[in-house]
Amino acid sequence: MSENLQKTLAEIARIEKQCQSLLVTATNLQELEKIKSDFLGRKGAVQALFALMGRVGADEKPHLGAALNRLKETLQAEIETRMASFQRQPMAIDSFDPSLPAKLPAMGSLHPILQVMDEVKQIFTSMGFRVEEGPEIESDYYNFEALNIPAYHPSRDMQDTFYLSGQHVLRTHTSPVQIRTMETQKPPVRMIAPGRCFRKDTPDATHSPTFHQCEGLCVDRGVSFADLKGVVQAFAQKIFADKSMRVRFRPSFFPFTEPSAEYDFSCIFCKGKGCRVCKNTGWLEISGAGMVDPAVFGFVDYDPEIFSGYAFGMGLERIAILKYRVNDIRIFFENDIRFLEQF
Ligand code: 2NM
Repeated sequence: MSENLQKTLAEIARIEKQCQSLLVTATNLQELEKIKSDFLGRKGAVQALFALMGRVGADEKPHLGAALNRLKETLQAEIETRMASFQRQPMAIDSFDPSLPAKLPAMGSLHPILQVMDEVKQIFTSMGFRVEEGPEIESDYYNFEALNIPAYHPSRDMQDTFYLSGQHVLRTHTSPVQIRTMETQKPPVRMIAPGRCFRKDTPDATHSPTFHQCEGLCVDRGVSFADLKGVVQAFAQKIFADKSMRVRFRPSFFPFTEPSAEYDFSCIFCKGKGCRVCKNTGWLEISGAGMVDPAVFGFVDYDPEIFSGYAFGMGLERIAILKYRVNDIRIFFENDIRFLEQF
């Protein structure tokens, strides 16, 4: 074997080793592309070796040619294999950076109305009220009849109530829960009924056909309107975390209470001084309340000569709108993640 052939074969072995060690340490596809062009490209190391064919005699050319072809094929295969491994796993072990902050799992949260409901429950249970529940599909009897709501009352109209087949409606308030509770429990009764209600309203900034109420009831011997005022005032101060919060009652009418009142809280925005939100009155309308009408006691077999009671209602969306400074009730029902994520 000629000295030139020996030298060229040694060079082939050296190039093969060099390429292989570069392949082992390569960390990404770009580096591999560079190795490929450095070794197998038109101006690469392997092509340069082919130019050395002229250094050996005609009898040794087949030997050298075969060695060069073997080198080319070996490197081609090894580069391809290494490239494929990167394409399969773009997050190769050596490119994993353990110092990066972890990806946090998406976390849900309670809907703002449910958060308000939980707070309302907490406040009333701390004052000795129990939380009661009832069905959202109610009979005409529990939703209207037993609440002393007469047949001609506008709330019974098809325009205002969702009627189901038969004698059933989607409850228009949670008052039926008070009736169900009084049917099954003897006084003293102190309970609240938080829950979803339905009215056939056209949606606007202050109306939604689905909404939430929390109503309350206290029946015992000697329960007075003064007790009602004390409980509503304590609630107002707790829910808005403001000891200076005041409450006012204005005479009103409901079929199920007598006397009846609507109640207002002092404006949380101007502290009662008068502003745009309270239309310079210093008061925000909340809801209604009153002393349970003896006619209602008649339906549940409570003796109005022995027992008296107060009842009150409130819209949870109304409370949430004030608490969270929201200007449109519909946003609570749109399920827009950009809104919900803020709670
Ligand atoms: C209100 C306003 C006034 C009320 C009355 C009763 C019952 F069943 F005891 F008679 N439950 N809820 C009531 C009274 C509800 O909501 C605006």
